[in-house]
Amino acid sequence: MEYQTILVEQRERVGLITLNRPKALNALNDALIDELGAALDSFEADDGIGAIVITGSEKAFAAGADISAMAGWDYVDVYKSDFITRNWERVRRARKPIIAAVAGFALGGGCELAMMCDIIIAADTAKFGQPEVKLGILPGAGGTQRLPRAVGKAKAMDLCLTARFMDATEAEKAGLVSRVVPAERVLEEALGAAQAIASYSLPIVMMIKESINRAYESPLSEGLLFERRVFHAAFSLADKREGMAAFLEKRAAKFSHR
Ligand code: CO8
Repeated sequence: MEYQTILVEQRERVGLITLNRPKALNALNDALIDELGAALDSFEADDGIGAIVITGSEKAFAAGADISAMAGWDYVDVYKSDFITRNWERVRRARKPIIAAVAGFALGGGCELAMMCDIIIAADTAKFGQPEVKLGILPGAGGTQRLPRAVGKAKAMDLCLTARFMDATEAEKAGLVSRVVPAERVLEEALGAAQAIASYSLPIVMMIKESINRAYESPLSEGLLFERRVFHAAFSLADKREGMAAFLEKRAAKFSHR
């Protein structure tokens, strides 16, 4: 498929999506989010892909939803088109792990997109923020919900109410990002992590993602029960037999990803 707003490529077992509207700092318009959804559909359907990386440019992961598009919309426009839910939900529904490799600005919808991913690896140049308050709106794709879960209420209130940006060091200390690396290495670091994930059993990787996400949706007792059931199911997989046999035979496991 020909894409206009993103670049899509495969690196071994990793699907790489690069947001590509450089003149607008990768502002997220409907076309971009639709294309991102289509790329995710194709990577998810492809057994040759075990993990996905989403990245932007050196200057911006994404500077938010496209303000020039939103400026002309009123309540009826966004309500009728179900703005955000209509096409943004695709990222949240992904079952294969997604790593956001973030350099530069990740603001508004850009920060929210990063938070929809499973792991955020940040360049030392990364800046995170939810500055919607300055535009007379509020975060609309999870900023008021995922950010407090990631960094706690005080910092989420601070960022959403004052519109200040948080740098990579602060974001790592607060728990929003898992690693901070020099800017020139951020994509390599994310691809390395994604290749490691993609080398493991794909169904197991998907089960781990599903189980961790359960922690946000259920009380501890229900989450533990869910984990135990999935853990038991893992014992039915050929990859479980291979993984344990490889350990006992002191060799590298060769997973079939099935
Ligand atoms: N939308 C549209 N265009 C943008 C956006 C954006 N979010 N951000 C930057 N641009 C454009 C600028 O208009 C400019 O275009 P031009 O060259 O034609 O004038 C170009 O990108 C470069 O930007 P700047 O000249 O402003 O670059 P600076 O380095 O001076 O500043 C900033 C960089 C600080 C990132 C600045 O551009 C900025 O503040 N951008 C807006 C950030 C923002 O407010 N983001 C939140 C948007 S609202 C939102 O995301 C709501 C989320 C709702 C859910 C998601 C639904 C899609």
